[in-house]
Amino acid sequence: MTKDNKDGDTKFTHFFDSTLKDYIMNRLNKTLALIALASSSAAFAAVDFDELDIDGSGALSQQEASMGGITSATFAELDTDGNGELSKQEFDNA
Ligand SMILES: [Ca+2]
Repeated sequence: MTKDNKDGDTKFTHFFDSTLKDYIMNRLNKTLALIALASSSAAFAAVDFDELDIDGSGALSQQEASMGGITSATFAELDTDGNGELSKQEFDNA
Protein backbone atom coordinates (compact mmCIF):
# COMPACT_ATOMS: atom_id res chain seq x y z
CA MET A 1 0.00 0.00 0.00
CA THR A 2 2.75 2.31 1.03
CA LYS A 3 4.77 1.24 -1.99
CA ASP A 4 1.78 1.77 -4.33
CA ASN A 5 1.20 5.20 -2.98
CA LYS A 6 4.82 6.01 -3.39
CA ASP A 7 4.78 4.80 -7.00
CA GLY A 8 1.62 6.76 -7.57
CA ASP A 9 3.24 9.85 -6.16
CA THR A 10 6.33 9.30 -8.23
CA LYS A 11 4.26 8.85 -11.38
CA PHE A 12 2.19 11.86 -10.54
CA THR A 13 5.29 13.91 -9.80
CA HIS A 14 6.87 12.77 -13.05
CA PHE A 15 3.68 13.56 -14.96
CA PHE A 16 3.40 16.88 -13.23
CA ASP A 17 7.05 17.72 -13.88
CA SER A 18 6.91 16.93 -17.58
CA THR A 19 3.55 18.65 -18.01
CA LEU A 20 4.74 21.66 -16.12
CA LYS A 21 7.96 21.67 -18.12
CA ASP A 22 5.99 21.52 -21.39
CA TYR A 23 3.72 24.25 -20.13
CA ILE A 24 6.61 26.47 -19.07
CA MET A 25 8.52 25.87 -22.30
CA ASN A 26 5.40 26.58 -24.30
CA ARG A 27 4.73 29.76 -22.35
CA LEU A 28 8.37 30.73 -22.57
CA ASN A 29 8.42 30.28 -26.34
CA LYS A 30 5.27 32.34 -26.67
CA THR A 31 6.68 34.96 -24.35
CA LEU A 32 9.93 35.11 -26.30
CA ALA A 33 8.00 35.38 -29.55
CA LEU A 34 5.95 38.21 -28.06
CA ILE A 35 9.07 39.96 -26.81
CA ALA A 36 10.64 39.64 -30.26
CA LEU A 37 7.48 40.97 -31.85
CA ALA A 38 7.16 43.80 -29.33
CA SER A 39 10.77 44.86 -29.68
CA SER A 40 10.65 44.76 -33.47
CA SER A 41 7.45 46.82 -33.39
CA ALA A 42 9.07 49.24 -30.97
CA ALA A 43 12.14 49.47 -33.21
CA PHE A 44 9.90 50.11 -36.18
CA ALA A 45 7.96 52.79 -34.32
CA ALA A 46 11.18 54.39 -33.13
CA VAL A 47 12.34 55.02 -36.68
CA ASP A 48 9.14 56.77 -37.67
CA PHE A 49 10.22 60.14 -39.00
CA ASP A 50 7.37 62.12 -37.48
CA GLU A 51 7.91 60.59 -34.04
CA LEU A 52 11.60 61.39 -34.12
CA ASP A 53 11.00 64.93 -35.32
CA ILE A 54 10.30 66.05 -31.77
CA ASP A 55 10.43 69.78 -32.47
CA GLY A 56 8.32 69.33 -35.59
CA SER A 57 10.85 71.14 -37.78
CA GLY A 58 10.32 68.69 -40.62
CA ALA A 59 13.93 67.58 -40.40
CA LEU A 60 15.83 65.45 -37.92
CA SER A 61 18.74 66.86 -36.00
CA GLN A 62 21.48 64.41 -35.15
CA GLN A 63 20.14 64.29 -31.60
CA GLU A 64 16.64 63.45 -32.78
CA ALA A 65 18.00 60.81 -35.15
CA SER A 66 20.13 59.26 -32.40
CA MET A 67 16.97 58.65 -30.39
CA GLY A 68 15.81 56.49 -33.27
CA GLY A 69 18.99 54.45 -32.99
CA ILE A 70 20.65 56.21 -35.92
CA THR A 71 24.36 56.39 -35.21
CA SER A 72 26.37 59.48 -36.13
CA ALA A 73 28.06 57.46 -38.89
CA THR A 74 24.70 56.48 -40.35
CA PHE A 75 23.48 60.03 -39.92
CA ALA A 76 26.44 61.33 -41.93
CA GLU A 77 25.72 58.80 -44.68
CA LEU A 78 22.05 59.76 -44.82
CA ASP A 79 22.72 63.50 -44.70
CA THR A 80 23.54 63.58 -48.39
CA ASP A 81 23.47 67.38 -48.70
CA GLY A 82 25.54 67.65 -45.53
CA ASN A 83 23.42 70.36 -43.91
CA GLY A 84 23.49 68.59 -40.54
CA GLU A 85 19.82 67.64 -40.67
CA LEU A 86 17.94 64.76 -42.19
CA SER A 87 15.03 65.77 -44.35
CA LYS A 88 12.17 63.29 -44.68
CA GLN A 89 13.52 62.41 -48.09
CA GLU A 90 17.02 61.77 -46.74
CA PHE A 91 15.54 59.77 -43.88
CA ASP A 92 13.47 57.64 -46.26
CA ASN A 93 16.70 56.56 -47.94
CA ALA A 94 17.61 54.69 -44.74
CA1 LIG B 1 20.34 67.08 -44.79
